[in-house]
Amino acid sequence: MSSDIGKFDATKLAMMEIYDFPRGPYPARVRIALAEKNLRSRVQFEMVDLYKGEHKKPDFVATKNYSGTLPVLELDDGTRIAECTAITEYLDTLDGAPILTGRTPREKGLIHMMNKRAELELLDAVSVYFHHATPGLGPDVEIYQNAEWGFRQRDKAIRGMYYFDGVLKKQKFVAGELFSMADITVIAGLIFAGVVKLPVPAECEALQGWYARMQERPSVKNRVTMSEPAG
Ligand code: GTS
Repeated sequence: MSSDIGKFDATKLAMMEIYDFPRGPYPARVRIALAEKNLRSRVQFEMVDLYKGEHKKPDFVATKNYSGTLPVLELDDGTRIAECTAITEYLDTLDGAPILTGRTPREKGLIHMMNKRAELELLDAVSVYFHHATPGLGPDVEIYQNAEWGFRQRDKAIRGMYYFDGVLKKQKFVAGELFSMADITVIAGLIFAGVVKLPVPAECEALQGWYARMQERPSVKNRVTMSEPAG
């Protein structure tokens, strides 16, 4: 495998397409992964307007993503991959040299576990709060809301912040000593928490310090502007 790594040339990769919402927290996960992997130039973004409900239109659900969510990666042979974790794994392993999803069985196991926890305990919980207990994407898109469920998930997300604070007191990154997909998912959770004005509790100093460091990474800092034409 090591001889293949030296030969990898990203410019020879066919262009990929991503159905995307530039400021969205979930799309941010893939934008950050693309930048970390230096694959931005191999991708074209196609904007799908969430506030107009374009992701719930029958044609999008039938042909792009059954779940009616973004982002979706489309390969040049027409294959579509939804789910940020799946997209990140695909992008990370394209060059045979994964840096986000683990290189050894141990790393892979830990990263997958912490990534799932970041979804369950933080990002997805904030998302449910947004869709159920705030105006969300507006009355035309949010056709079913359950505020009580939304507030429970908000409280779950705050508990999740305390959990990750405890993790980051003991180690540099969410899944250990290396930046990984699990960090990206917690970053997305805190981006979404910012959107819904759910601050990280002041006493979660380790989480706050880690987030300040993460926001300095070019992949995180430039994630929205990366789709705008150069110059
Ligand atoms: N499990 C999916 C994943 O990990 O990809 C969730 C994707 C998701 O919820 N995406 C959001 C979405 O499509 C995009 S954003 O809100 O972060 O911009 N939400 C629209 C909706 O109606 O749920």
